[in-house]
Amino acid sequence: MKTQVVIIGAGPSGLLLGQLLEQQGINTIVLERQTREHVQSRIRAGILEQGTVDLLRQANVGQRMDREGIPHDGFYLAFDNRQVRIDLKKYGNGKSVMVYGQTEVTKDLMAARDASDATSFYEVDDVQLFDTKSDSPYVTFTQSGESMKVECDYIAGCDGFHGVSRKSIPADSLTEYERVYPVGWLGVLSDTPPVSEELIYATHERGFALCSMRSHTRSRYYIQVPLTDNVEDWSDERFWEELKTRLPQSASDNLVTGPSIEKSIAPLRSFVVEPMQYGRLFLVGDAAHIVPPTGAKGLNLAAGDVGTLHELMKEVYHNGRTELIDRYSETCLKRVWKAEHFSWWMTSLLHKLDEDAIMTKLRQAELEYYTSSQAGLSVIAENYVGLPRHSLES
Ligand code: RFL
Ligand code: PHB
Repeated sequence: MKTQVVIIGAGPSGLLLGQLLEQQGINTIVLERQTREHVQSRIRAGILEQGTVDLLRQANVGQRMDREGIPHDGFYLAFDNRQVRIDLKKYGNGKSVMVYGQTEVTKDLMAARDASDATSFYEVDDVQLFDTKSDSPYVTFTQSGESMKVECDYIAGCDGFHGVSRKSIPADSLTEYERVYPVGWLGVLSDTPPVSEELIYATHERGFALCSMRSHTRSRYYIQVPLTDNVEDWSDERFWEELKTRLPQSASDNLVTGPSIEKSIAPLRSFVVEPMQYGRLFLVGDAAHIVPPTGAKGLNLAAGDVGTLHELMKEVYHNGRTELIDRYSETCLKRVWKAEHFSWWMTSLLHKLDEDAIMTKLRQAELEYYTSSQAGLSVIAENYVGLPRHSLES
């Protein structure tokens, strides 16, 4: 088989890139290890930045998002038994965010790919990348025991943190930066009305809590737990009690509880690999960087990489500007590091991470300062709504 771009991974990065490239007449083949159903059932991100919303519309997959997504112009930071509203529109240069789950984004992208004649292989095994430094790379894989080979011009490694793409680059050509936090997020999904119309990020002496949502009838809640905890340690009753304890009373009084329909623990990690490319292989999204979820940046950073790579491919295929290719990593990393910083900062501000008494006091002072100063509110809002993508030419 032959194609122009092989895309490894059918998460949001791979599917969105595929959609944007196919729209430009650039042929792609998507290779995914899991079944479609598995990919569609993963409960992950919930918040889309304006830039991500715009890119989904550009890819012509924004119709259901525009009907069912919920625009949010603000969120709350809760501490000391009170809530401070961060006015995103006012302090974030007029921008806001959209509540629309990654699960729904993935479904919309899969439906769009199915409606086109683009090729995808699900349930593939043993994906291997060859000759990525040459002008004619290729990828091999197996499906139902049958071996296959795809020749291509470029490979997009959209296969997440545990994928094969990054691992196929010689270790001495990469630098990895990593911090693993000593806590995880226990997340619960429930068919109950959200406790608040806008998200609440709460910090309490017992740790962090987040009230989010997927719709007006479906809530998503998280609490910080020690990394050593297992999901089995947390009955629904215990989860709701702990969540209530960590929220200000104004919120906990309104909390409607119910049976969980999903419950999982996600570790918190900051990770960046440099550079994000090796010859004709490009690392995109979680394959290249991970953020702790506190700033809601993971999916949005992935979309940023996709936007940049698709612009670059357009220049290559439509204008013959192959020299721009080397700019991918440098262009993406500028934005990636700023989002890494914001995610780390929000995490440090709101979580209790092995701290001593003075750190607790300093963290409280920082929170008081940022939420009472115009400059502080602007820092939070500008970063939360998302920083602009850097241009390929600069
Ligand atoms: P994905 O979604 O991990 O997709 C990678 C795909 O590649 C496949 N794959 C392979 N396929 C073929 N061969 C192999 N060898 C393969 N190895 C892997 C995998 O099966 C998978 O289908 O990466 P992608 O596309 O880069 O997307 C990134 C996002 O999923 C991620 O950044 C976000 O979910 C992070 N995130 C959030 N991001 C936000 O922007 N806003 C949020 O509110 C937000 N909340 C979250 C989050 C992530 C969370 N978890 C569980 C980590 C909340 C949570 C709890
Ligand atoms: C979510 O709704 O899953 C969510 C929202 C905001 C975050 C992280 C996760 O910062």
